[in-house]
Amino acid sequence: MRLFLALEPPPELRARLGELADLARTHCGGRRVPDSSLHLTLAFLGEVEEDRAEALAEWLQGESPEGGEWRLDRWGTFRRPDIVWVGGRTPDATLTVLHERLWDGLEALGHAGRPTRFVPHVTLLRRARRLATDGLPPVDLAWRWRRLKALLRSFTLEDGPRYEVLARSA
Ligand code: 2AM
Repeated sequence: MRLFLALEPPPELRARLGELADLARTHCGGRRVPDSSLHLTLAFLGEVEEDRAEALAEWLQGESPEGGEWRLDRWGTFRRPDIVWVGGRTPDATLTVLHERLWDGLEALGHAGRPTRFVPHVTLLRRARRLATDGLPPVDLAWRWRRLKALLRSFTLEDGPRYEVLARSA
């Protein structure tokens, strides 16, 4: 199964991000990520065998991460795979530490794939037809996160990816 670790936005922020996704959709076209799927990917694992997924879930449940506050104050795009996102203007030290700590744990469990670069972002649109965010209003949101890390399984439906939570941190 295809797995990744993510932070899940609290309900109010999820709704605000959904409003931004609607705005972005009118400017850029493409496929809007449903509110229920909005997240910040911390570590993408790819295909993982079922028994290793169980070990991952156990490990995550034993994690008690410190929280932080992430400021989302910029729009961004990635050409491949044509996504529009919101994220931070400056690298967030706490998220960087969390990312590194998670990968230390994942590598100790035998998982490979630690990326050389981590650009925290929340994807709002996929398959955007126009990869430019000029004309969109300024963004300034705060994401206060605590113990919201989740292990998610990704699967594909006709209208795009969907996610299922397998475990959450303690
Ligand atoms: P995204 O955050 O830019 O949307 C589940 O598929 C999540 O993992 C998505 O949120 C996606 O990125 C991220 N993801 C998918 N494929 C990936 C890959 N090959 N490398 C890194 N992250 C990936």
